[in-house]
Amino acid sequence: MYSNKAVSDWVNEMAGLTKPDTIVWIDGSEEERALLTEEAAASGEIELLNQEKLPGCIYHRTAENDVARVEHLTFICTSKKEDAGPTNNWMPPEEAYDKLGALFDGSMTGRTMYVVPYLMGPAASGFSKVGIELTDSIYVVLNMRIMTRMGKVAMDYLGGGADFVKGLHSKLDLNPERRYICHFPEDNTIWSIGSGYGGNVLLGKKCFSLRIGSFLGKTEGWMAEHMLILGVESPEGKVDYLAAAFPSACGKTNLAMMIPPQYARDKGYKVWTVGDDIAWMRIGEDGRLWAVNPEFGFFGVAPGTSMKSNPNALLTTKKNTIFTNVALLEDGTVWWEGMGTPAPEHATDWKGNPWTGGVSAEKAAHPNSRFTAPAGQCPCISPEWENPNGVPISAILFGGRRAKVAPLVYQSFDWDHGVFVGATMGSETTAAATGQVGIVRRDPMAMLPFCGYNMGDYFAHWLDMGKMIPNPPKIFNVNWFRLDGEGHFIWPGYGENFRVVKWILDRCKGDAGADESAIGYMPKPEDIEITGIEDEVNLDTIRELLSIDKDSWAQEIENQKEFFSKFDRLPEEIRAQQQKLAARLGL
Ligand code: OXD
Ligand code: MN
Repeated sequence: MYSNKAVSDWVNEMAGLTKPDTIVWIDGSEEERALLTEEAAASGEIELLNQEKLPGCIYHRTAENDVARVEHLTFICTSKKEDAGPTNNWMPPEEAYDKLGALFDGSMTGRTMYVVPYLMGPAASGFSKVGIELTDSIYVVLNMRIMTRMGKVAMDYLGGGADFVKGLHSKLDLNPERRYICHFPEDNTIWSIGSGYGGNVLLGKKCFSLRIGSFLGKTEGWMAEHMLILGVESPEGKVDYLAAAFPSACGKTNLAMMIPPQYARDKGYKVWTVGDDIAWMRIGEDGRLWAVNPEFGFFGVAPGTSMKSNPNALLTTKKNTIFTNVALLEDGTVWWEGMGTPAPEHATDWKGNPWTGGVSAEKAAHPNSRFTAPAGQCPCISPEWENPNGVPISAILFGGRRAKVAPLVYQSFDWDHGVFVGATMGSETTAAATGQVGIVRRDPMAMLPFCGYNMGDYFAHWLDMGKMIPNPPKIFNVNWFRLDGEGHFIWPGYGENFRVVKWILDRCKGDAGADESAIGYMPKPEDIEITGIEDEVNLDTIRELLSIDKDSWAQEIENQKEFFSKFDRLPEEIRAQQQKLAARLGL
């Protein structure tokens, strides 16, 4: 069907290894989707949902042991261990090819191998890159169809070229003892075996767009980041864009699809979503940093998504969506905890068991259950989201969940200081997750599990980019999660975060003042708009949210030092920034 020798040679080689009964080349057409859906429904791999209430939607359950990304089974296989760095698992490439090769040998016998060409980035963009995933899972093909621009469009982009990321995936027997996600950045190759869970098997996402992508970015002079991208339109119709990185469980998808508060809507402000998870950023001809969302869909966590927390996400999932590991209702629709509708009396839980709720009941939906939905269906999708040039980024936001140390918002003094702020990002565990409160999990730039090379070199790349971008974005840190003495959130969060975003973008335009503090530039309390939330927040509340507690910062710096002590290639500038911070704090 396609004529590209580099591709067919490699497909033949991989078919020789995995020995499928048949090979099917994916074209991305509607007829193909219908056929694959029918086949997967007949085999029980998926179930069709109620096609009147949820047109085009299907349901899938993963194996019970296969519900999340497996960081301990994820490897960066560079020839030299130091190039993978202290924060990645490493395996020598020969060992990984041998070990996984033995598992892949014959793994597709009795199965079909699907050849899935896909494009990360818009079809008309010079920023975009091609991947080909070979998989024995129809579920993977149907997901890739939503998450990427899949099929003919990708082969047309590749033309006769050989520059594509080679991905091989087999479910094998879904045995966690035989599960590995290996990346070979020096070979543009990803091998994933033994899993059927999204983050491990939709190879365009974390594996290509972040791990291989970050490596390519370092080599080619651009940035692959774990960031949402959003635009804020002013009443005059001008749109400013920002990119933001948060560790998981910090409301990233909610921020990406935020609805501005009433006061701002009344004035004519709008928020547009460009991407919810990944940004590929390059220096534009105008000297600014321009970002593209390489993905085509959202792979979002379902629990907690409601008409209150994120109406735009929920509305995106009303058609053409794949639901994984949520609860199934008797009328062929879906439910999850935190959906904002009462728990059903009867449901089938994510394991396929009858569920009737009750106090001691396990969750009906797995906490990491997901929706895979086309980005184009999002009510607030930006008109620019497929712009081949991307969108110009005015601000970069870093954030985490910090009870005390980080204020609501501060701006770094300059790019290098901003890199230090990103490098020291972290989030605190909550009691519910681990039984421990206040343990900081460091997650620089939210890239700890996704950086495809030595993270010290990654910081150096950030510092180098700062020297190369003539007009770089300004860098900020936000924290929606400050707690008061009784453990209650002080800031209302969700759509109200717009008030902070507004100050940030005004700062970028030179329209907002700031006070200089030891940690960065901070808003004057009266610069955070509180119209409409005066019942909850007054100027004293904002003062509290912006306060800096010296003892907490002293502890924070010690904790950062401990984290950095394992880095073999920490740039001197990062250490210098830390010393300057300590000096400014009088420590
Ligand atoms: C995701 C993640 O699924 O970051 O996006 O884990
Ligand atoms: Mn993510």
